[in-house]
Amino acid sequence: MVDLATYRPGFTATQLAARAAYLLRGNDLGAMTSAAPKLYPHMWSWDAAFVSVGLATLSVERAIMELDTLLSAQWSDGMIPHIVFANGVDGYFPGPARWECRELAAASPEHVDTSGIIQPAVHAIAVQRILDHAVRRGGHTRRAAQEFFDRRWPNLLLWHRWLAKYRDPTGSGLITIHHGWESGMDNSPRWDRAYANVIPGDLPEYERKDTGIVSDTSQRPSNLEYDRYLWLVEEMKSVRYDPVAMAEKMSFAVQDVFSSAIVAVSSDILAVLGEEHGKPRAEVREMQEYAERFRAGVASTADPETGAGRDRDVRTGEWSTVETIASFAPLLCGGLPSVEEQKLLELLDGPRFCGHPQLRFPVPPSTSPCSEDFKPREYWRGPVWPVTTWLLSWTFARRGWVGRAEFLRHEGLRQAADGTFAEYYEPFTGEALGSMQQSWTAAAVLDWLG
Ligand code: 9WN
Repeated sequence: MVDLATYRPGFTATQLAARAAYLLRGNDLGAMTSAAPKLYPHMWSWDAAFVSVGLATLSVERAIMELDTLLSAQWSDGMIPHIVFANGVDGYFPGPARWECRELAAASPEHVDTSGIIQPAVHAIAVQRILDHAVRRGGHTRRAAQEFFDRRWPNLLLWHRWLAKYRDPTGSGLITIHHGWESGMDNSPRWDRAYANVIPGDLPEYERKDTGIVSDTSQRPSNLEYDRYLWLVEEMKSVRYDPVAMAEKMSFAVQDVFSSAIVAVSSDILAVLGEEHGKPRAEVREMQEYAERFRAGVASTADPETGAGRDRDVRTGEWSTVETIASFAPLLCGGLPSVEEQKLLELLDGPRFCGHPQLRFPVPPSTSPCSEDFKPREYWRGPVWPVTTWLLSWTFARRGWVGRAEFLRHEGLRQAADGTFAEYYEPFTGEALGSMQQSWTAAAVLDWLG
């Protein structure tokens, strides 16, 4: 176990784990964990997956419940929505009344309110972590996890099919997103050029709630950004969230390299789990094919000089040149020739990212401090997000890069040892920013300490 006291006054590893567990208990709404108590009082799709990774260290059964809640809100066509709204809970904008999914979308579930967009498909990672813990616990827990896997295999299959069919209709191996929120990295400078072509029309009035909670508004997206976010929702509503019509209609359409790498990793995992658990050969093969297709798609975006993964604007054909954490997408899923992969690892270690001399902790910031777009306090434009450090450390371990994985875990824990479980951190000072008590930060810590 890492001795956190060596680095920071404050909490020992045992105390930190206890606080993380206490936090998740506090954010537990019954059958779902809110992403954060005030700012995000509902369930988010990729948060739920990370949260269940943390929950699995405490209770496999509770982790299963978390994913069950999410998957019960899956749309009938296979889409997993980015928000599942907690019943009767207000306090987040845009809420169900703005999305109007139940009213407009034929595939939306009837028993629960959801949003009408997606987030990165990290869910298979959570399923694997749950099964790992269950095997170690054995007995009834192991049987419960097996039953869960058998019951939810069709949902996972349907989800990956939906992604492949509707978000990669041309078979490019790249996932197209129609909203920055779909990337999970909402206002990353990766999307600035595409957003410049989103011209809000007659936008119904709205009032933001996030800036009432995070009072330093410079840590959140701007009002102009929000106008565009809300305009895209209006465009989706105008075609009743039909995924085929959206591909034509949306003024924002970008092939997201990071989400694509995650689909490759998750499809790989599902193929392995499917095989281990005796799923039909054709279904396992289908998952292997998705993994190969998206891995190749991600590799095809790599900058020949640096190996960095790049997004591509579907509407203009332009490649993104911004240096962000998404540049490292090919490291998640593999597929680069080894010379290029080596260059990309050097970029990660070098002064443009983790090796930047002013960083408080050598973990990857959301945007390179050397980029002209870097803003150290502003959301996805610079701060370090602990959950992305976890994702990189976990995928690196999976690739057999044990030393790298351990280094990120160690440094990620040093950062989190302040005990705030912040949503993101200022990279130079280590100041906790955004929402405090963020569930996925606690979950990452629990997994790291577990
Ligand atoms: C919009 C919940 C979510 C995360 C996203 C993060 C932020 C929402 C917001 O919070 O996005 O989906 O209102 O800003 O960017 O990654 O899933 O934690």
